[in-house]
Amino acid sequence: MNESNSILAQLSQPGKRSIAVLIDPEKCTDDNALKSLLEKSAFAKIDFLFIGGSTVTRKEFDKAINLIRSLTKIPLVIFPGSAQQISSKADAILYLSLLSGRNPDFLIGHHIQSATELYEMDIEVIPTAYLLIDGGTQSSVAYVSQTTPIPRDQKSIVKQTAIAGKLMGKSLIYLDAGSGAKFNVPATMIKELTFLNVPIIVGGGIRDTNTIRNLHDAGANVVVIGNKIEDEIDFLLDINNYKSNLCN
Ligand code: 1GP
Repeated sequence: MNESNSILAQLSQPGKRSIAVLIDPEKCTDDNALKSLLEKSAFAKIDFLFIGGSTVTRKEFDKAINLIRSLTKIPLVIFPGSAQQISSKADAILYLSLLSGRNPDFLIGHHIQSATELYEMDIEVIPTAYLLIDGGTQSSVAYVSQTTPIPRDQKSIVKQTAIAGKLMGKSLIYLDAGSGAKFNVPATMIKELTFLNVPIIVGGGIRDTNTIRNLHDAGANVVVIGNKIEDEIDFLLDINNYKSNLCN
């Protein structure tokens, strides 16, 4: 793979305001609905598709990834909920370390389980510092990982954790308020991490283009949307308008 074409290079491009649509294979059992989602995502100039979920089985995951791969050219990135969620059909995998938590399974355990298979696969592996931030509801990631998110007013803990992630060699920081969060990660929190010069992905509870704009303005490289598009697929039209008014 050419370094400049890598997914990491694409999502690190300075000033590029990327948007990712998160597809949870557990929820997309209707092939026609998935097809329509992919068509509308291409129309809206979505930059990345993320695929994964906290409780997805390998069977659901493989079925969805095969179908997505056959239907779209949008770069496909695994956002894994467990060691079961790996596939050479994706372009890249976010190799998540849940640094906000203290559960060894999510810091190193799942990695060891999948390491040999992943090492032999032709897939870009992106070491990612994954931080859960309290979003006002108990997220499925917090429940499944049995970890406590960082309180949203504890900016210094977020900062220290992100610095530790960089020092550990992570290439990305993913700040997640959790799927269906009541409150998204505050833009000010993103702004305070830009000094690290590590690309930032933000997700959880983002439901309107003003919030997307604020997060991009604050320095987020990629904004991830899941639930809002599952609930209202035409939100992709709003995203299309937003993207069309950007200069990149
Ligand atoms: C969750 O960041 C994602 O990990 C997306 O969250 O489903 O709330 O958009 P939503």
